[in-house]
Amino acid sequence: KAFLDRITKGVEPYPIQEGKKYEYGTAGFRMKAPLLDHVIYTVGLIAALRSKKRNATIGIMITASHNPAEDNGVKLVDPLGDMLEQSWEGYATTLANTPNDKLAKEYEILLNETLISNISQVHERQAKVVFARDTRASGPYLVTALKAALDAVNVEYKDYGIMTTPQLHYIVRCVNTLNTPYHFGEPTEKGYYEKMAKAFKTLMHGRTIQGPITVDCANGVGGPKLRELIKYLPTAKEGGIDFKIVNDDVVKPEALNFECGADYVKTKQRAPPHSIAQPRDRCCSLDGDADRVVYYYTDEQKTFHLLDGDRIATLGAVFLADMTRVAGLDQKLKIGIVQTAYANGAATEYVEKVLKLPVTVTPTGVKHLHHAAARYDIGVYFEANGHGTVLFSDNAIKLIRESEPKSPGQKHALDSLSACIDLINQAVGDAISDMLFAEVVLAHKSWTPENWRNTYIDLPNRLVRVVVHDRSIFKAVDAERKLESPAGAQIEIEKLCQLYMKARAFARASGTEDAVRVYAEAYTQTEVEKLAGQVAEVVR
Ligand code: NG1
Ligand code: ZN
Repeated sequence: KAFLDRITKGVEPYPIQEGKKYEYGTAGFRMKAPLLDHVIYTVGLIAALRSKKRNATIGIMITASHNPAEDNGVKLVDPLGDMLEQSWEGYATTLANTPNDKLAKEYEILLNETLISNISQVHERQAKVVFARDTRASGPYLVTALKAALDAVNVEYKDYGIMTTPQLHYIVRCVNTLNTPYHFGEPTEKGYYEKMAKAFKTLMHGRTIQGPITVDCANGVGGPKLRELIKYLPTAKEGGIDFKIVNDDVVKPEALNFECGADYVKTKQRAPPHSIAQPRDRCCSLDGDADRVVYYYTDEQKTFHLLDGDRIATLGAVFLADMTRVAGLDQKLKIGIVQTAYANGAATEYVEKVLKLPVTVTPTGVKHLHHAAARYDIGVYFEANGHGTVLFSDNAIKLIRESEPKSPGQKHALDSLSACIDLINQAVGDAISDMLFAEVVLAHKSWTPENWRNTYIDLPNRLVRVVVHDRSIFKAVDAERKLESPAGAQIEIEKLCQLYMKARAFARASGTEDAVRVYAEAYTQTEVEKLAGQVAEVVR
Protein backbone atom coordinates (compact mmCIF):
# COMPACT_ATOMS: atom_id res chain seq x y z
CA LYS A 1 0.00 0.00 0.00
CA ALA A 2 1.73 3.05 -1.34
CA PHE A 3 0.04 5.47 1.03
CA LEU A 4 1.72 3.84 4.04
CA ASP A 5 5.13 4.65 2.57
CA ARG A 6 3.95 8.12 1.77
CA ILE A 7 2.90 8.64 5.41
CA THR A 8 6.32 7.56 6.65
CA LYS A 9 8.07 9.83 4.18
CA GLY A 10 5.69 12.75 4.63
CA VAL A 11 6.03 12.89 8.40
CA GLU A 12 9.85 12.92 8.32
CA PRO A 13 10.22 16.68 8.82
CA TYR A 14 7.80 16.55 11.77
CA PRO A 15 9.21 14.21 14.42
CA ILE A 16 7.40 13.71 17.70
CA GLN A 17 8.73 15.74 20.64
CA GLU A 18 10.27 13.46 23.23
CA GLY A 19 8.67 13.33 26.64
CA LYS A 20 5.50 15.13 25.65
CA LYS A 21 2.10 13.54 26.12
CA TYR A 22 -0.54 14.93 23.79
CA GLU A 23 -4.23 14.78 24.56
CA TYR A 24 -7.24 15.74 22.49
CA GLY A 25 -9.09 17.76 25.11
CA THR A 26 -12.09 20.08 25.30
CA ALA A 27 -10.49 22.38 22.78
CA GLY A 28 -8.69 19.81 20.64
CA PHE A 29 -4.88 19.90 20.87
CA ARG A 30 -3.39 23.11 22.19
CA MET A 31 0.22 23.96 23.10
CA LYS A 32 3.26 26.08 22.22
CA ALA A 33 3.19 26.26 18.43
CA PRO A 34 6.62 24.68 17.74
CA LEU A 35 5.44 21.46 19.44
CA LEU A 36 2.41 21.16 17.25
CA ASP A 37 3.65 20.15 13.77
CA HIS A 38 3.76 16.41 14.45
CA VAL A 39 0.33 16.58 16.04
CA ILE A 40 -1.15 18.48 13.15
CA TYR A 41 0.19 15.93 10.70
CA THR A 42 -1.59 13.18 12.60
CA VAL A 43 -4.77 15.28 12.74
CA GLY A 44 -4.70 15.33 8.94
CA LEU A 45 -4.69 11.54 8.96
CA ILE A 46 -7.54 11.34 11.47
CA ALA A 47 -9.57 13.75 9.36
CA ALA A 48 -9.11 11.43 6.38
CA LEU A 49 -10.40 8.47 8.38
CA ARG A 50 -13.28 10.43 9.80
CA SER A 51 -14.27 11.67 6.37
CA LYS A 52 -14.34 8.16 4.93
CA LYS A 53 -16.24 6.92 7.94
CA ARG A 54 -18.94 9.61 7.74
CA ASN A 55 -18.83 9.84 3.96
CA ALA A 56 -18.73 13.60 4.37
CA THR A 57 -16.40 16.58 4.44
CA ILE A 58 -14.56 17.10 7.73
CA GLY A 59 -13.23 20.44 8.98
CA ILE A 60 -9.93 21.29 10.62
CA MET A 61 -9.46 24.58 12.45
CA ILE A 62 -5.99 25.77 13.45
CA THR A 63 -6.29 28.17 16.37
CA ALA A 64 -5.48 28.55 20.04
CA SER A 65 -8.41 30.88 20.64
CA HIS A 66 -7.79 33.12 23.67
CA ASN A 67 -4.36 31.65 24.49
CA PRO A 68 -1.15 33.66 24.03
CA ALA A 69 0.17 34.46 20.56
CA GLU A 70 2.99 31.89 20.73
CA ASP A 71 0.53 29.03 21.29
CA ASN A 72 -1.46 27.30 18.64
CA GLY A 73 -3.94 24.48 18.46
CA VAL A 74 -6.02 22.31 16.20
CA LYS A 75 -9.45 20.79 16.33
CA LEU A 76 -11.63 18.70 14.10
CA VAL A 77 -15.11 19.65 12.97
CA ASP A 78 -17.75 17.01 12.27
CA PRO A 79 -20.03 17.09 9.20
CA LEU A 80 -22.78 19.27 10.67
CA GLY A 81 -20.31 21.81 11.93
CA ASP A 82 -20.32 20.39 15.44
CA MET A 83 -17.35 19.22 17.51
CA LEU A 84 -15.67 15.91 16.76
CA GLU A 85 -17.63 13.00 18.22
CA GLN A 86 -16.22 12.17 21.62
CA SER A 87 -15.46 8.53 20.86
CA TRP A 88 -12.98 9.70 18.21
CA GLU A 89 -10.97 11.88 20.56
CA GLY A 90 -9.20 8.74 21.70
CA TYR A 91 -8.11 7.87 18.15
CA ALA A 92 -6.77 11.38 17.71
CA THR A 93 -4.87 11.11 20.98
CA THR A 94 -3.41 7.72 20.03
CA LEU A 95 -2.15 8.91 16.67
CA ALA A 96 -0.74 12.17 18.02
CA ASN A 97 1.39 10.20 20.48
CA THR A 98 2.72 7.78 17.86
CA PRO A 99 6.34 8.35 16.83
CA ASN A 100 7.20 8.70 13.13
CA ASP A 101 8.52 5.17 12.59
CA LYS A 102 5.25 3.62 13.85
CA LEU A 103 2.84 6.14 12.36
CA ALA A 104 1.98 4.34 9.11
CA LYS A 105 1.36 1.07 10.97
CA GLU A 106 -0.80 2.76 13.59
CA TYR A 107 -2.77 4.53 10.87
CA GLU A 108 -3.48 1.21 9.22
CA ILE A 109 -4.64 -0.27 12.52
CA LEU A 110 -7.01 2.65 13.06
CA LEU A 111 -8.17 2.41 9.48
CA ASN A 112 -9.25 -1.15 10.01
CA GLU A 113 -10.67 -0.51 13.44
CA THR A 114 -12.77 2.51 12.50
CA LEU A 115 -13.77 1.56 8.98
CA ILE A 116 -14.34 -2.17 9.41
CA SER A 117 -11.59 -3.99 7.58
CA ASN A 118 -13.55 -5.83 4.91
CA ILE A 119 -15.85 -3.16 3.51
CA SER A 120 -13.75 -1.99 0.61
CA GLN A 121 -16.30 0.62 -0.51
CA VAL A 122 -15.71 2.54 2.67
CA HIS A 123 -11.95 2.33 2.29
CA GLU A 124 -12.11 3.54 -1.27
CA ARG A 125 -14.24 6.56 -0.57
CA GLN A 126 -12.69 9.90 -1.46
CA ALA A 127 -11.83 11.66 1.79
CA LYS A 128 -12.62 15.38 1.82
CA VAL A 129 -11.39 18.04 4.18
CA VAL A 130 -11.73 21.82 4.50
CA PHE A 131 -9.52 23.83 6.80
CA ALA A 132 -8.75 27.33 7.98
CA ARG A 133 -6.55 29.07 10.52
CA ASP A 134 -6.58 32.17 12.69
CA THR A 135 -4.09 35.05 12.39
CA ARG A 136 -1.24 33.49 14.39
CA ALA A 137 2.26 33.70 12.90
CA SER A 138 2.72 29.93 13.25
CA GLY A 139 -0.36 29.20 11.11
CA PRO A 140 1.26 28.94 7.65
CA TYR A 141 3.95 26.52 8.83
CA LEU A 142 1.37 24.29 10.49
CA VAL A 143 -0.70 24.34 7.32
CA THR A 144 2.35 22.97 5.49
CA ALA A 145 2.50 20.02 7.89
CA LEU A 146 -1.23 19.47 7.55
CA LYS A 147 -1.12 19.48 3.75
CA ALA A 148 1.73 16.95 3.80
CA ALA A 149 -0.51 14.54 5.69
CA LEU A 150 -3.55 15.18 3.49
CA ASP A 151 -1.45 14.62 0.37
CA ALA A 152 0.01 11.39 1.75
CA VAL A 153 -3.42 9.81 2.08
CA ASN A 154 -4.93 11.40 -1.04
CA VAL A 155 -7.41 13.69 0.60
CA GLU A 156 -9.26 16.20 -1.56
CA TYR A 157 -8.99 19.43 0.40
CA LYS A 158 -9.76 23.11 0.28
CA ASP A 159 -7.76 25.69 2.19
CA TYR A 160 -10.04 28.52 3.35
CA GLY A 161 -7.10 30.61 4.54
CA ILE A 162 -7.76 32.86 7.51
CA MET A 163 -11.19 32.55 9.08
CA THR A 164 -12.88 32.76 12.45
CA THR A 165 -13.54 29.38 14.04
CA PRO A 166 -17.32 29.72 13.58
CA GLN A 167 -16.89 30.61 9.91
CA LEU A 168 -15.07 27.34 9.33
CA HIS A 169 -17.80 25.44 11.20
CA TYR A 170 -20.34 27.22 8.99
CA ILE A 171 -18.46 26.19 5.85
CA VAL A 172 -18.34 22.54 6.92
CA ARG A 173 -22.07 22.47 7.51
CA CYS A 174 -22.81 24.23 4.22
CA VAL A 175 -20.66 21.85 2.23
CA ASN A 176 -22.31 18.81 3.75
CA THR A 177 -25.89 20.01 3.39
CA LEU A 178 -25.57 21.35 -0.14
CA ASN A 179 -28.47 20.09 -2.29
CA THR A 180 -30.36 18.67 0.70
CA PRO A 181 -33.53 19.98 2.36
CA TYR A 182 -31.33 21.07 5.28
CA HIS A 183 -29.05 23.31 3.23
CA PHE A 184 -27.35 25.75 5.54
CA GLY A 185 -26.05 28.34 3.10
CA GLU A 186 -23.43 29.07 0.49
CA PRO A 187 -20.11 27.48 1.49
CA THR A 188 -18.18 30.73 1.07
CA GLU A 189 -17.22 33.59 3.32
CA LYS A 190 -19.48 35.84 1.27
CA GLY A 191 -22.34 33.39 1.78
CA TYR A 192 -21.79 33.63 5.51
CA TYR A 193 -21.98 37.43 5.50
CA GLU A 194 -24.97 37.53 3.19
CA LYS A 195 -26.99 35.06 5.21
CA MET A 196 -26.32 36.90 8.43
CA ALA A 197 -26.86 40.38 6.99
CA LYS A 198 -30.17 39.47 5.40
CA ALA A 199 -31.51 38.02 8.66
CA PHE A 200 -30.22 40.99 10.60
CA LYS A 201 -32.00 43.47 8.31
CA THR A 202 -35.28 41.59 8.70
CA LEU A 203 -34.98 41.62 12.47
CA MET A 204 -33.96 45.29 12.70
CA HIS A 205 -36.67 46.50 10.33
CA GLY A 206 -38.18 49.64 11.85
CA ARG A 207 -35.95 49.42 14.94
CA THR A 208 -32.98 51.50 15.92
CA ILE A 209 -30.42 51.06 18.59
CA GLN A 210 -29.24 53.95 20.71
CA GLY A 211 -25.56 54.84 20.75
CA PRO A 212 -22.50 53.11 19.36
CA ILE A 213 -21.09 49.74 20.28
CA THR A 214 -17.36 49.45 20.93
CA VAL A 215 -16.15 46.04 19.76
CA ASP A 216 -12.80 44.80 21.08
CA CYS A 217 -11.55 42.17 18.64
CA ALA A 218 -8.66 40.84 20.78
CA ASN A 219 -6.31 41.79 17.92
CA GLY A 220 -7.44 38.57 16.30
CA VAL A 221 -9.25 37.33 13.23
CA GLY A 222 -12.56 38.80 14.41
CA GLY A 223 -11.35 42.30 13.50
CA PRO A 224 -10.93 41.93 9.74
CA LYS A 225 -13.95 39.64 9.50
CA LEU A 226 -16.22 42.04 11.35
CA ARG A 227 -15.05 44.86 9.07
CA GLU A 228 -15.95 42.66 6.12
CA LEU A 229 -19.41 41.84 7.52
CA ILE A 230 -20.12 45.52 8.13
CA LYS A 231 -19.97 46.10 4.36
CA TYR A 232 -23.13 43.99 4.11
CA LEU A 233 -24.99 45.72 6.97
CA PRO A 234 -26.95 48.97 6.94
CA THR A 235 -24.83 51.94 8.03
CA ALA A 236 -25.52 53.88 11.20
CA LYS A 237 -27.12 56.62 9.04
CA GLU A 238 -29.43 54.01 7.52
CA GLY A 239 -30.55 52.98 10.99
CA GLY A 240 -27.92 50.27 11.42
CA ILE A 241 -25.43 49.83 14.23
CA ASP A 242 -22.69 52.38 14.83
CA PHE A 243 -19.69 50.06 15.25
CA LYS A 244 -16.50 51.31 16.84
CA ILE A 245 -13.92 48.60 16.27
CA VAL A 246 -10.90 48.56 18.58
CA ASN A 247 -8.02 46.12 19.13
CA ASP A 248 -8.05 44.94 15.55
CA ASP A 249 -4.30 44.93 14.94
CA VAL A 250 -3.52 41.64 13.21
CA VAL A 251 -0.20 42.88 11.84
CA LYS A 252 1.66 42.77 15.15
CA PRO A 253 1.42 39.07 16.06
CA GLU A 254 2.27 39.51 19.73
CA ALA A 255 -0.71 41.84 20.21
CA LEU A 256 -3.14 38.92 19.93
CA ASN A 257 -5.14 38.50 23.15
CA PHE A 258 -2.71 40.81 24.92
CA GLU A 259 -4.54 42.94 27.47
CA CYS A 260 -7.74 42.67 25.49
CA GLY A 261 -10.35 40.21 24.32
CA ALA A 262 -13.18 38.29 25.95
CA ASP A 263 -10.96 36.15 28.16
CA TYR A 264 -9.08 39.16 29.52
CA VAL A 265 -12.27 41.05 30.28
CA LYS A 266 -13.97 38.07 31.89
CA THR A 267 -11.08 36.92 34.05
CA LYS A 268 -9.78 40.36 35.01
CA GLN A 269 -13.28 41.78 35.36
CA ARG A 270 -12.23 45.01 33.72
CA ALA A 271 -12.26 46.75 30.34
CA PRO A 272 -9.11 46.60 28.21
CA PRO A 273 -6.70 49.30 29.53
CA HIS A 274 -6.82 51.60 26.52
CA SER A 275 -10.56 51.52 26.12
CA ILE A 276 -11.91 54.62 24.41
CA ALA A 277 -15.49 53.95 25.46
CA GLN A 278 -17.39 56.59 27.41
CA PRO A 279 -19.29 55.85 30.62
CA ARG A 280 -22.38 53.70 29.91
CA ASP A 281 -21.26 52.98 26.34
CA ARG A 282 -22.17 49.50 25.18
CA CYS A 283 -18.98 47.47 24.77
CA CYS A 284 -18.20 43.91 23.87
CA SER A 285 -15.09 41.80 23.51
CA LEU A 286 -14.51 38.86 21.20
CA ASP A 287 -11.81 36.27 21.81
CA GLY A 288 -8.87 35.46 19.50
CA ASP A 289 -10.83 33.22 17.13
CA ALA A 290 -14.19 34.98 17.53
CA ASP A 291 -16.24 32.16 18.99
CA ARG A 292 -16.81 33.89 22.33
CA VAL A 293 -18.30 37.25 23.24
CA VAL A 294 -19.06 39.13 26.44
CA TYR A 295 -20.65 42.56 26.89
CA TYR A 296 -19.86 45.21 29.49
CA TYR A 297 -20.02 48.87 30.36
CA THR A 298 -18.40 51.18 32.86
CA ASP A 299 -20.52 53.68 34.80
CA GLU A 300 -19.70 57.27 35.84
CA GLN A 301 -18.08 55.99 39.02
CA LYS A 302 -15.79 53.90 36.81
CA THR A 303 -17.37 50.72 38.12
CA PHE A 304 -17.12 47.93 35.59
CA HIS A 305 -20.24 45.85 34.86
CA LEU A 306 -19.87 42.59 32.97
CA LEU A 307 -22.75 41.18 30.93
CA ASP A 308 -21.51 37.67 30.39
CA GLY A 309 -22.67 34.55 28.61
CA ASP A 310 -25.38 33.95 31.23
CA ARG A 311 -26.78 37.38 30.39
CA ILE A 312 -26.67 36.85 26.65
CA ALA A 313 -28.55 33.59 27.18
CA THR A 314 -31.29 35.20 29.25
CA LEU A 315 -31.54 38.16 26.87
CA GLY A 316 -31.94 35.83 23.92
CA ALA A 317 -34.36 33.55 25.73
CA VAL A 318 -36.65 36.44 26.72
CA PHE A 319 -36.88 37.50 23.11
CA LEU A 320 -37.39 34.01 21.69
CA ALA A 321 -40.00 33.17 24.33
CA ASP A 322 -41.91 36.41 23.62
CA MET A 323 -41.83 35.88 19.88
CA THR A 324 -42.89 32.26 20.21
CA ARG A 325 -45.86 33.31 22.32
CA VAL A 326 -46.94 36.05 19.89
CA ALA A 327 -46.53 33.56 17.04
CA GLY A 328 -48.94 31.26 18.85
CA LEU A 329 -46.38 28.48 19.05
CA ASP A 330 -45.67 28.49 22.78
CA GLN A 331 -47.71 25.34 23.39
CA LYS A 332 -45.90 23.53 20.60
CA LEU A 333 -42.29 24.53 21.09
CA LYS A 334 -40.34 23.72 24.22
CA ILE A 335 -37.79 26.42 25.02
CA GLY A 336 -35.01 25.76 27.49
CA ILE A 337 -31.68 27.13 28.65
CA VAL A 338 -28.53 25.10 29.09
CA GLN A 339 -25.85 26.28 31.52
CA THR A 340 -22.81 24.88 33.28
CA ALA A 341 -22.07 24.98 37.00
CA TYR A 342 -20.25 28.27 36.35
CA ALA A 343 -23.51 30.06 35.60
CA ASN A 344 -24.26 32.61 38.27
CA GLY A 345 -26.91 31.40 40.73
CA ALA A 346 -28.86 34.60 40.15
CA ALA A 347 -29.06 33.83 36.42
CA THR A 348 -30.37 30.34 37.06
CA GLU A 349 -32.94 31.68 39.51
CA TYR A 350 -34.04 34.37 37.03
CA VAL A 351 -34.57 31.82 34.26
CA GLU A 352 -36.53 29.43 36.45
CA LYS A 353 -38.57 31.85 38.55
CA VAL A 354 -39.05 34.90 36.32
CA LEU A 355 -38.84 33.55 32.79
CA LYS A 356 -40.33 30.25 33.97
CA LEU A 357 -38.18 28.30 31.57
CA PRO A 358 -36.43 25.00 32.31
CA VAL A 359 -32.67 24.92 32.92
CA THR A 360 -30.39 21.98 32.12
CA VAL A 361 -26.91 21.92 33.67
CA THR A 362 -24.13 20.05 31.90
CA PRO A 363 -20.38 19.57 32.41
CA THR A 364 -18.05 22.26 31.05
CA GLY A 365 -17.28 22.22 27.33
CA VAL A 366 -19.39 23.35 24.44
CA LYS A 367 -20.10 19.87 23.10
CA HIS A 368 -21.96 18.93 26.30
CA LEU A 369 -24.07 22.06 26.21
CA HIS A 370 -24.70 21.69 22.50
CA HIS A 371 -26.08 18.18 22.86
CA ALA A 372 -28.29 19.15 25.78
CA ALA A 373 -29.64 22.16 23.87
CA ALA A 374 -30.52 19.93 20.93
CA ARG A 375 -33.09 18.21 23.15
CA TYR A 376 -35.25 21.36 23.25
CA ASP A 377 -37.16 22.79 20.29
CA ILE A 378 -35.41 26.07 20.98
CA GLY A 379 -32.35 25.41 23.11
CA VAL A 380 -30.34 28.41 24.27
CA TYR A 381 -26.91 27.46 25.57
CA PHE A 382 -24.08 29.60 26.88
CA GLU A 383 -21.09 29.19 29.10
CA ALA A 384 -20.61 32.12 31.46
CA ASN A 385 -17.41 32.99 29.56
CA GLY A 386 -19.38 33.73 26.39
CA HIS A 387 -19.30 30.53 24.32
CA GLY A 388 -22.78 29.72 23.11
CA THR A 389 -25.57 29.82 20.60
CA VAL A 390 -29.20 28.86 20.06
CA LEU A 391 -30.36 25.63 18.45
CA PHE A 392 -33.68 25.24 16.67
CA SER A 393 -34.96 21.69 16.21
CA ASP A 394 -36.15 20.51 12.80
CA ASN A 395 -39.65 20.54 14.23
CA ALA A 396 -39.25 24.16 15.33
CA ILE A 397 -37.89 25.24 11.96
CA LYS A 398 -40.75 23.55 10.17
CA LEU A 399 -43.43 25.06 12.41
CA ILE A 400 -41.89 28.53 12.25
CA ARG A 401 -41.46 28.47 8.49
CA GLU A 402 -44.78 26.80 7.64
CA SER A 403 -47.31 28.24 10.11
CA GLU A 404 -50.01 30.45 8.55
CA PRO A 405 -50.12 33.76 10.43
CA LYS A 406 -53.57 34.83 11.60
CA SER A 407 -52.71 38.48 12.23
CA PRO A 408 -50.02 41.01 11.29
CA GLY A 409 -48.61 40.55 14.79
CA GLN A 410 -48.28 36.82 14.26
CA LYS A 411 -46.71 37.35 10.88
CA HIS A 412 -44.14 39.68 12.36
CA ALA A 413 -43.31 37.18 15.11
CA LEU A 414 -42.99 34.29 12.66
CA ASP A 415 -40.80 36.33 10.32
CA SER A 416 -38.63 37.39 13.24
CA LEU A 417 -38.21 33.82 14.49
CA SER A 418 -37.44 32.70 10.98
CA ALA A 419 -34.75 35.36 10.69
CA CYS A 420 -33.30 34.29 14.06
CA ILE A 421 -32.78 30.81 12.63
CA ASP A 422 -30.51 32.37 10.02
CA LEU A 423 -28.90 35.07 12.12
CA ILE A 424 -27.78 32.72 14.86
CA ASN A 425 -24.99 30.37 13.82
CA GLN A 426 -26.48 27.04 14.79
CA ALA A 427 -23.38 25.09 13.88
CA VAL A 428 -21.44 26.49 16.81
CA GLY A 429 -21.18 29.50 19.13
CA ASP A 430 -20.18 32.52 17.08
CA ALA A 431 -19.13 35.81 18.66
CA ILE A 432 -20.11 37.96 15.68
CA SER A 433 -23.49 36.30 15.20
CA ASP A 434 -24.21 36.30 18.95
CA MET A 435 -23.33 39.98 19.09
CA LEU A 436 -25.73 40.83 16.26
CA PHE A 437 -28.43 38.80 18.00
CA ALA A 438 -27.88 40.64 21.30
CA GLU A 439 -27.98 43.96 19.43
CA VAL A 440 -31.28 43.01 17.82
CA VAL A 441 -32.87 42.17 21.16
CA LEU A 442 -31.56 45.34 22.80
CA ALA A 443 -32.99 47.33 19.88
CA HIS A 444 -36.37 45.61 20.18
CA LYS A 445 -36.53 46.31 23.88
CA SER A 446 -34.92 49.77 23.65
CA TRP A 447 -32.64 48.65 26.44
CA THR A 448 -29.38 50.23 27.50
CA PRO A 449 -26.75 47.91 28.95
CA GLU A 450 -27.87 49.16 32.34
CA ASN A 451 -31.49 48.12 31.71
CA TRP A 452 -30.17 44.74 30.66
CA ARG A 453 -28.08 44.41 33.79
CA ASN A 454 -31.03 45.34 36.00
CA THR A 455 -33.00 42.25 34.99
CA TYR A 456 -31.20 40.47 37.82
CA ILE A 457 -28.16 41.19 39.96
CA ASP A 458 -25.31 38.68 39.87
CA LEU A 459 -24.24 37.08 43.11
CA PRO A 460 -20.65 38.03 43.94
CA ASN A 461 -18.44 35.23 42.67
CA ARG A 462 -14.85 34.19 42.43
CA LEU A 463 -12.96 31.80 40.17
CA VAL A 464 -9.55 30.62 41.37
CA ARG A 465 -7.01 28.51 39.55
CA VAL A 466 -5.23 26.15 41.91
CA VAL A 467 -2.05 24.37 40.84
CA VAL A 468 -2.04 20.89 42.33
CA HIS A 469 0.36 18.00 42.29
CA ASP A 470 -1.93 15.69 40.31
CA ARG A 471 -5.20 16.99 38.96
CA SER A 472 -6.29 13.55 37.74
CA ILE A 473 -7.36 12.57 41.28
CA PHE A 474 -10.15 15.15 41.11
CA LYS A 475 -13.24 13.37 39.86
CA ALA A 476 -16.38 15.46 39.61
CA VAL A 477 -19.97 14.23 39.31
CA ASP A 478 -23.43 15.80 39.00
CA ALA A 479 -22.51 18.12 36.12
CA GLU A 480 -19.22 18.81 37.90
CA ARG A 481 -20.96 20.35 40.91
CA LYS A 482 -19.68 17.74 43.35
CA LEU A 483 -16.37 16.00 43.93
CA GLU A 484 -16.50 12.23 44.19
CA SER A 485 -12.79 11.99 44.82
CA PRO A 486 -10.54 12.67 46.66
CA ALA A 487 -12.60 11.18 49.47
CA GLY A 488 -13.90 13.67 52.00
CA ALA A 489 -13.26 16.79 49.93
CA GLN A 490 -16.91 17.27 49.03
CA ILE A 491 -18.05 17.14 52.66
CA GLU A 492 -15.52 19.78 53.58
CA ILE A 493 -16.64 22.05 50.74
CA GLU A 494 -20.26 21.70 51.81
CA LYS A 495 -19.41 22.50 55.43
CA LEU A 496 -17.64 25.66 54.30
CA CYS A 497 -20.62 26.72 52.19
CA GLN A 498 -22.88 26.44 55.21
CA LEU A 499 -20.89 29.20 56.92
CA TYR A 500 -22.10 31.83 54.41
CA MET A 501 -25.35 33.21 53.05
CA LYS A 502 -26.49 32.02 49.60
CA ALA A 503 -23.16 30.28 49.21
CA ARG A 504 -22.24 27.71 46.59
CA ALA A 505 -18.84 26.34 45.67
CA PHE A 506 -17.30 23.56 43.65
CA ALA A 507 -13.93 22.39 42.42
CA ARG A 508 -13.08 20.50 39.24
CA ALA A 509 -10.01 19.61 37.22
CA SER A 510 -9.61 21.88 34.22
CA GLY A 511 -9.88 20.18 30.85
CA THR A 512 -7.56 22.68 29.16
CA GLU A 513 -4.91 23.52 31.77
CA ASP A 514 -2.92 21.60 34.33
CA ALA A 515 -4.86 22.96 37.29
CA VAL A 516 -7.98 22.64 39.40
CA ARG A 517 -10.55 25.41 39.18
CA VAL A 518 -12.43 26.52 42.26
CA TYR A 519 -15.64 28.50 41.82
CA ALA A 520 -17.52 30.14 44.67
CA GLU A 521 -20.41 32.52 45.02
CA ALA A 522 -21.98 34.10 48.09
CA TYR A 523 -24.07 37.05 49.20
CA THR A 524 -21.22 39.52 49.61
CA GLN A 525 -17.85 40.02 47.95
CA THR A 526 -16.01 39.67 51.26
CA GLU A 527 -17.68 36.37 51.99
CA VAL A 528 -17.07 34.96 48.56
CA GLU A 529 -13.37 35.83 48.68
CA LYS A 530 -13.09 34.00 51.99
CA LEU A 531 -15.04 31.00 50.79
CA ALA A 532 -13.05 30.67 47.56
CA GLY A 533 -9.81 30.83 49.54
CA GLN A 534 -10.97 28.16 51.94
CA VAL A 535 -12.14 25.81 49.20
CA ALA A 536 -8.82 26.33 47.41
CA GLU A 537 -7.10 25.17 50.60
CA VAL A 538 -9.22 22.00 50.58
CA VAL A 539 -7.99 21.01 47.12
CA ARG A 540 -4.43 22.28 47.43
P1 NG1 B 1 -11.58 24.26 31.56
O1 NG1 B 1 -10.14 24.58 31.44
O2 NG1 B 1 -11.93 22.79 31.44
O3 NG1 B 1 -12.20 24.90 32.78
C1 NG1 B 1 -12.17 26.24 29.84
C2 NG1 B 1 -13.41 27.03 30.19
C3 NG1 B 1 -14.60 26.38 29.51
C4 NG1 B 1 -14.37 26.21 28.02
C5 NG1 B 1 -13.04 25.52 27.76
C6 NG1 B 1 -12.70 25.37 26.30
C7 NG1 B 1 -14.03 28.15 32.29
C8 NG1 B 1 -14.22 28.03 33.74
N1 NG1 B 1 -13.64 27.05 31.64
O4 NG1 B 1 -12.34 24.92 30.31
O5 NG1 B 1 -15.75 27.13 29.76
O6 NG1 B 1 -14.45 27.45 27.38
O7 NG1 B 1 -11.98 26.20 28.45
O8 NG1 B 1 -12.18 26.49 25.70
O9 NG1 B 1 -14.22 29.23 31.73
ZN1 ZN C 1 -12.28 30.85 21.10
